[in-house]
Amino acid sequence: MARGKLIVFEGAEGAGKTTQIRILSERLTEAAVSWVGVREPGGTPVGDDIRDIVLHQDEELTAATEALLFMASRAELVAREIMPALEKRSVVLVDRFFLSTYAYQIVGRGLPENEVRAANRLATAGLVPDLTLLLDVHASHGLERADARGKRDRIERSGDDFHARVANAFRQFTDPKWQHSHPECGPIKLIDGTGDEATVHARIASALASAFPQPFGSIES
Ligand code: T5A
Repeated sequence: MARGKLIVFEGAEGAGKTTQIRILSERLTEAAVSWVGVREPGGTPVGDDIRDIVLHQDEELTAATEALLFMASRAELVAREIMPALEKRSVVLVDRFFLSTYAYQIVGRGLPENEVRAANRLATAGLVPDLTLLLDVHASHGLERADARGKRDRIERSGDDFHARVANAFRQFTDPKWQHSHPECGPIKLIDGTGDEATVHARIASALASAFPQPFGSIES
């Protein structure tokens, strides 16, 4: 039986993922398309507790602990929310998924790639996104946007070099050679995240309608 579409939004801090998911979900509702929105880390009772530990507590965490906490949150979210929604043929919009682990924990923190990918396979049970929309804004611009909202969380406080490595990693993920050697990621489409919210939404709607005329053709303005 066909399942729903799994659409992932990725990008550096303050790239506009949450804003764009909100706008897209409003358009899907207007078009009577069934959708579910989730974010990482979080989205389940255990995941919300993990979110509090990794983002809002001041304890030092080793890079491995941090990575495994993200994986644990992901395993809960995939099993309890994402898979059931896909089986009901809903569109599932995910605010960050394992590409964030690849950018922040493998490239940003320097953890070994093969071990992290193996842990991720366990967490996702091999689930591959139908499309990842990678919102591209300059790292410092995204942090400025996020700063305008208030105090930095534990990961946002990781320093300019860390955030520059993360932003460069995200760009590297759009290289077809990189994608070919990482089939678990599915297709990744770079979206210019600059400009006002409506301009960025129009780019996203166009990318989705061209990749999947059903069910996204009806939301392209
Ligand atoms: N993480 C996550 C890992 O290290 N490993 C992992 O495996 C995973 C899954 C999550 C943190 O965890 C890390 C990455 C993160 O550091 P979070 O709070 O969920 O923490 O962080 P983000 O996902 O980065 O959320 P942000 O809210 O910071 O970024 P968004 O969602 O990309 O941006 P958004 O939409 O909230 O917008 C930020 C601000 O900019 C404005 C908004 O109004 C808002 O104030 N804005 C715009 N302003 C002008 N023009 C536009 N086009 C705008 N779009 C949005």
